[in-house]
Amino acid sequence: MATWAVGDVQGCLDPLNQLLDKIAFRPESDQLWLVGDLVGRGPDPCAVLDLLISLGDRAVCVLGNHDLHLIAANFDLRQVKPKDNLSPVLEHPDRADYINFLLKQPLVHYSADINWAMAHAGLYPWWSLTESLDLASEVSCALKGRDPKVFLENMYGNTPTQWEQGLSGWGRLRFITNVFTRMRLCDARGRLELKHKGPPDSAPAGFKPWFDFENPGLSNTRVVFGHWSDAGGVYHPPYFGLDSACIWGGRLSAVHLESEHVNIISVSCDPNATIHPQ
Ligand SMILES: [Mn+2]
Repeated sequence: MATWAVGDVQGCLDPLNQLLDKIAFRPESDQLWLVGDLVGRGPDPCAVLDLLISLGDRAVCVLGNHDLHLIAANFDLRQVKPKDNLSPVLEHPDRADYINFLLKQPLVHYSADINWAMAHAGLYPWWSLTESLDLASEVSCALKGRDPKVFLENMYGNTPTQWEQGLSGWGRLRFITNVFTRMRLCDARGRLELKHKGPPDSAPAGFKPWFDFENPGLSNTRVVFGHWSDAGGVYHPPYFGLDSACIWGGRLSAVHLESEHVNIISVSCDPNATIHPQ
């Protein structure tokens, strides 16, 4: 059995299928980890979700900001734009199945067998792995609970910018969600900077990529993440960023997690696949 992690697919079915061929993925025995942003902007959101649902427990996903955007749109809390290309999911007869599948996905995944963790944006350097998993499951409980809409109504926003142990209420869940699905930069005091979208070297003064801060609470766990195409593929042990800009005509990347030496395998992506609204 092999475990493969794949970068941000964003509804790009063709590169995903080409990548699965290239790594000789065996759905009957291998496991596929997906770093989130399963859909969003790309041409085939329903077909990507169909494929992942068909894999059952052979597919392990975490939620990204685009996936949460789709869930929020399902509850009429956000409007989808043509460039999101999420309407095919919302207009599909199986819409409820797609949304229920997404609502069940966690924000952080960890396998003790291989000692790898995965989150869409990354892991907060000031939380141990155990804390990250516990805090992520607080958000999952809200999403899987009786009324996810109440959480989603309070999910959006850039505050609080700083974590405090006693943080409670929606601010607590919003901070946790922002860490795992949107974070790129923080400062030495652990404050998040959520507006910056460019490459790491254009970060505002005082802020650095989250993966530049040491996390003593990780011990030897390695981490795969996505979300930051402008950072390029990140090879920064123990952190490995797999967003190689598939949706922007870059590449879709995979890594075999049982290998001691990280070896990225990728396929090129169609620069015209992104939906360009008229
Ligand atoms: Mn993202």
